[in-house]
Amino acid sequence: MNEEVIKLHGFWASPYSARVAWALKLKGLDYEYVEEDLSSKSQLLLQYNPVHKKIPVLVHGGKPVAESLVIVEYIEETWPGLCPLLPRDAHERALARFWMSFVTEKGRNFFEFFTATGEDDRAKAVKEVRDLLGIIEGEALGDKKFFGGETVGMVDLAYGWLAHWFGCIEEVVGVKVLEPMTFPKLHAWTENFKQIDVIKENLPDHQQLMAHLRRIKDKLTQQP
Ligand SMILES: N[C@@H](CCC(=O)N[C@@H](CS)C(=O)NCC(=O)O)C(=O)O
Repeated sequence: MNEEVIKLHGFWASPYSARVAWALKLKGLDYEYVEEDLSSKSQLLLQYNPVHKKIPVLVHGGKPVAESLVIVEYIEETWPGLCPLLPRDAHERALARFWMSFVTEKGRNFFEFFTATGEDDRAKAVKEVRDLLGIIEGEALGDKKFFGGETVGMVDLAYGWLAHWFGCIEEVVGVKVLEPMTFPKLHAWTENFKQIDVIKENLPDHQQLMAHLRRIKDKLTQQP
């Protein structure tokens, strides 16, 4: 087994896969990408991630690691010198982990924004997402260019889906929340983030992503 071989099992439209691809590319690491068909998962994926059976999975020297943010931390620990993604200071690192865990915890609220159908549910979901964006902008980002300061880091990768996927979700839902007038700092961050070469070159195509999200929304909101 070649100890250096890195493989990423992913899915083109997944923001979780993108986190891992961005981390690998920011660090300048060569890897083999394996696109998974999520309606017919490969035996290897089931073997590598028997608990959740989900992508992304990183396989390094034959050893699998699952869960996007766990993988990104693994990448950081394994190749710390190349484009550091976490701060050196222990307290700042703890804060970075706090905000990464926050976005994971609140994923459900964003999902509800995507799927809510009735007027009341929709209004509630929009309010919750607006409140969360306020917290993310005010408490996590503040006046910084990126979440960790002047350069892109792991927290930016964790929130990266807000910069591309969320805009498509807003279009599908028909409600704009993250706008320059309402969240100027967070909106500026989305632009700064997408200007980074590795990020902008590794985003799913807007039209394809829209079609994909529309299919998911139709499926999720179909009446039985
Ligand atoms: N918490 C996981 C979420 C991964 C996830 O939800 N992956 C989805 C694709 S976006 C998946 O593999 N879905 C297949 C399934 O649920 O069967 C992570 O951060 O890696």
